[in-house]
Amino acid sequence: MKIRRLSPRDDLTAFLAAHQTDMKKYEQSVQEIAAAVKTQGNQAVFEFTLRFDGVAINADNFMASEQEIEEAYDLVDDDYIFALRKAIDNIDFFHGKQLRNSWMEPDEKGNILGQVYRPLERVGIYVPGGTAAYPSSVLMNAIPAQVAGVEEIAMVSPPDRDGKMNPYTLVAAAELGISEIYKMGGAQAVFALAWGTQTIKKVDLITGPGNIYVTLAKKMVYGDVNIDMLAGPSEILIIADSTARPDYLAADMMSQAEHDVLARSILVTDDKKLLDKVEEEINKQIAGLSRREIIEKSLADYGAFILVEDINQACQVSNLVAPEHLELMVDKPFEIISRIHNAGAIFMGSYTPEPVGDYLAGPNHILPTGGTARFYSPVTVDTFMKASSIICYSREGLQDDADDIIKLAEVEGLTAHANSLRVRKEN
Ligand code: HSO
Ligand code: ZN
Repeated sequence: MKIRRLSPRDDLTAFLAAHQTDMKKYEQSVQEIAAAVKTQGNQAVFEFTLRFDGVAINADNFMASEQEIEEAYDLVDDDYIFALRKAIDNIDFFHGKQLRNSWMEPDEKGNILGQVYRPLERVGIYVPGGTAAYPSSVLMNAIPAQVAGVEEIAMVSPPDRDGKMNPYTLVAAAELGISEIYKMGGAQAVFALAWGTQTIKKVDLITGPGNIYVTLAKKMVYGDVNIDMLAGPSEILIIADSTARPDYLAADMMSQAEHDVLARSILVTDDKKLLDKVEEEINKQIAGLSRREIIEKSLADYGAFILVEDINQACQVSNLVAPEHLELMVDKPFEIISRIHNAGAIFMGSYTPEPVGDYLAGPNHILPTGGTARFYSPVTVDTFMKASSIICYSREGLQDDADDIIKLAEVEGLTAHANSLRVRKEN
């Protein structure tokens, strides 16, 4: 196969925009799901699960039973449990570093200011099923929540046609001690979490990526609950110089492309000869990959090689794309990191292929997609916390500031505000 070749003189913005899915097409059906779940609760979730997942589950209880969890353990192998536990340790360690300390500080007048951080009480995590069933996403959603101190985690994931949840997903949840697991997915699961049903208590935050229906549902409930971000198809941008190995570059582009026919893989380099070699490698390696068709379609529709003048220009292109994943396959990756302004996660050097971060290194793999790395961050412990400001004025402090506060209140025409200062000034 041939990969599209572009240069910074081409209209890269148009190339990137062509990707955006027309959300309008799906909006109406998501609105219908919303109305049904809001008015009928469980019965609506039951019907949509029957319609979309092709299975009738108990409409009074969508929860995975202890027996199902035990059965899941019988289905998974020991190597999986070993790797999973290693990933849990690393993710826990990394997110532990993010935990903020509440603080309070007095000044010389005895006024005290501060900020108290608290975990959210109850959160919902969405874990995709079907061909995109990622047990690793259980860890990436739940561990930061647990590090934050969230007490109630309700997990949802769609069942298969036999009414079963992916055993690897179930075991991942069980390893983290999550027991409130509902077999439901799609927009209906998001609405059930956000608004509650007869048997499901509503949550305050919903995190986790899903398909277009899930994303639209999250957009709709935002404000009633908080959400992490609006996820789109995954993408990678690789900046490579002449020292990069073509076989590594080809492998990494395809590791992203296999996620989805809509996934985007872009290689940016200042070495023209490298591009032919990478293309050759793609054609060589693709033959042995099980998701070959997805990869081919993804690379044909959304893949690109972009030839630049130098690595500085490569960084500019990358900042324009604001990729979810950025690999710096250059001789001295730390030397160019200051030029990178927009990226979800940055993978440095030949021995850090992106899947290291997907699974095991420790940082979160729930990252901003579709150029939203311009303003969104990865999921962190902060996603699951909120802050309250603390203000404690002393008598002396209030006397000192009262006139200024009164002035500011009067400018706004709020005399009762001014009055609450005056009554204290006079006493
Ligand atoms: N690269 C995906 C995460 C993932 N990869 C899960 C494998 N499993 C989006 O960041
Ligand atoms: Zn991945």
